[in-house]
Amino acid sequence: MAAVKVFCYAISTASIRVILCLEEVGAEYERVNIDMATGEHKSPAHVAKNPFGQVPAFQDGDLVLFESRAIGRYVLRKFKASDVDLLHGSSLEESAMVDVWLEVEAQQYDKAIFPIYYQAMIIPCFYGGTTDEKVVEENLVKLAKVLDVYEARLSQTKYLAGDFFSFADLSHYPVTHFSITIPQVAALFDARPHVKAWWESLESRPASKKVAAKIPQLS
Ligand code: GS8
Repeated sequence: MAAVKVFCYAISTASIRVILCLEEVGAEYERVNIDMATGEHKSPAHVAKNPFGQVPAFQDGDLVLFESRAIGRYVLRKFKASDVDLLHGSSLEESAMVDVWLEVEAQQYDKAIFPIYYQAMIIPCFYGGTTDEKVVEENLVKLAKVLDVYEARLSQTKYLAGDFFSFADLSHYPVTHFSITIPQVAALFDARPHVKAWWESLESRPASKKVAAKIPQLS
């Protein structure tokens, strides 16, 4: 069986989400680098795979997908094993909780933390520009409120969807991997012991360590 292909860029958080899913399930895959620095993500060949001209894209035979969370679900379903089902598809209730916290990740967490990451790291390190501190400050306030909800949740269950690691937790890894190096973000985590312990448990997973070793540092 030909390996699936991920069209990705090393510091793209959405690309890292897909790679992490593949590593968690131990699937064979091929990484195809799309050089965002030269605009390759806007090339006709890539736009044919992702019509928004973004990374990642994904190919399994004739099937071509985009949107990292949808790709992640496909990977986790396709390579699901009895001991690795990060969607908890065999339980209606557990899979519903995974869906709830995946939505929270996409609609609340990412919407607050991504602008901080973009302003504090991508703009200065990738584009050589100046951080808009107002955007950072506004989103730190939003992130603090989101993390208050997480702290309450994680004081009841070990992981977000329950006492089991799931795609909902995994999906937080990429942007947090970078953003935790921003002192104001680290301070928000440090002030919430359950959130901090949860993050440490995500970071210490073998798949996370393997993926992190290949992510270039942004500085
Ligand atoms: C977001 C992809 C995205 O923003 C997903 O796959 O989850 N909702 C989509 N990709 C960024 C790189 S960060 O991962 C990207 O390709 N940006 C270039 C652009 O928008 O032109």
